[in-house]
Amino acid sequence: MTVMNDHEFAGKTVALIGAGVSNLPLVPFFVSRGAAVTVRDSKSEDAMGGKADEIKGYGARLIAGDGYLDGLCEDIIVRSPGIRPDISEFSAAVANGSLLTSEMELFLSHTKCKVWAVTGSDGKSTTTTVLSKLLEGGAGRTYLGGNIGSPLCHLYPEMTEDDRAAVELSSFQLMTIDAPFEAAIVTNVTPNHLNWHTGMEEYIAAKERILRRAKRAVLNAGNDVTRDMGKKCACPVTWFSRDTIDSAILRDGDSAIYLDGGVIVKRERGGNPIPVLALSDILLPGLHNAENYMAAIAAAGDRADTEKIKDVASTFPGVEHRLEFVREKDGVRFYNGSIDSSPTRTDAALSALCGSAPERPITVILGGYDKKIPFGPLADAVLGRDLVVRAVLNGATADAIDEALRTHPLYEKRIADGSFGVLRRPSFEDAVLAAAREAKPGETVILSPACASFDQFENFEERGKRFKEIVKEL
Ligand code: UMA
Repeated sequence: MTVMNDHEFAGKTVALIGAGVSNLPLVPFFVSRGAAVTVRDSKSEDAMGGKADEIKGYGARLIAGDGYLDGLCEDIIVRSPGIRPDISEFSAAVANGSLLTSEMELFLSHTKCKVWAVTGSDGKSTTTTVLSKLLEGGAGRTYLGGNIGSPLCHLYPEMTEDDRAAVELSSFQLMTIDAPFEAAIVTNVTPNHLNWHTGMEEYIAAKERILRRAKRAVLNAGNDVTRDMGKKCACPVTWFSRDTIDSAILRDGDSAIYLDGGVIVKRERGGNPIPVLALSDILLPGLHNAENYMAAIAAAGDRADTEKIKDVASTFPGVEHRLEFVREKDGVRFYNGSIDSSPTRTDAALSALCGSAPERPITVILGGYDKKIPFGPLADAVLGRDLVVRAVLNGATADAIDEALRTHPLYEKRIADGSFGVLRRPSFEDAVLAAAREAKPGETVILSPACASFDQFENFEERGKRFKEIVKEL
């Protein structure tokens, strides 16, 4: 873990490895503190587009393309999260006296504010965002950042002891992090990023680093990996679960937060359950979101009373483009899941909606850019759920999805008994309007395309924003 004083950057040479979201704000940050900055990126200058000129405009040197790590010897080397910390170029530079660090490590070692941290294979962005909302209020400001897409290092000079930050940390970032946190959440750990990590062992070890110096660990009692982490954990643990928690796992100082008859309750070891939040007060659908709330509530601790918790739960529409609640119009609820660019993601979104009470029939808007992936699993996800009553197809993959639905074993039966229908529309706009027209009061419409957006949009964000515009104009 890096500890340097702000003024120590003056006169130093700094290499920013990777000109992405994390490192770009550090170019003016280091230049303005008197450091000589070199940005190194594996992309060619042409491929970097306007970024190359922006970097040079700050007075930094740019080494781009093949051989971008040649002669790496700067005093401070700041790696982007996606680059492994153990590559030979870094090891050689460190052996020669360079300091290897990262944007998040620099932030954590310099900020005066208190930091709450969240990691996990799923649910970390929603949990971190809910946590940041629960931490708001009172003296000082609340910051939200990290892997969620907002770097924080360049902001630490403005932060004070009264401020708080909720940070989402990826396993890539955690590989080299060893920091004190007010509370650290691990939402769950399932196999992920195994093409980057050397294996599951390294992935788990990286995630576990979040607990090293945490004052409180908040862990999922329903996940094998996080349960093992809790057994070894030096600090008190708050376990969360969608099921009742066995008192036997609570050690001295540990506590539990879980679902009991549609209500989230908290319980200290040996104490009685205290109601915290009714499931029906959470706007976000699905039990996994109830778990995200439990984890965030446990981590926020005394900073969030039941009134604030209910206020956040009943108004927070979700992280943009992920099962994001857009509006209710004439009894129909609209959700934006534009980030769902694969059948697996659409399956997860439909599963979340189907797991919510009360049950609402679903119209799903499908189709987009053709990545040539098979749509059999998508047809399973759609036709296998009785609550999915309609699919509206558009985009380059409309034919392929149509074919996968029509050849699915359940298709004939569901068409014959009138429990399912397919609509084809030539454009995205027409598809959204058709979905809105067909859905009845008490139903749900979700954009969960199972495809990327590039056939009709620049990216999934643009597609999601267009969806929201159309829905808001209804
Ligand atoms: N690059 C190199 N050499 C390499 C690899 C990359 O020069 O070997 C260059 C790339 O050309 C690129 C730059 O490095 O121009 C940035 O690469 P990056 O994607 O590693 O980093 P950032 O753009 O700074 O984005 C990172 C996170 N990306 C990754 O961890 C891969 C973002 O998470 C994060 O939002 C951002 O920092 C802010 O903290 C993305 C992500 O997919 C969304 N994260 C994974 C996840 O959530 O599962 C971990």
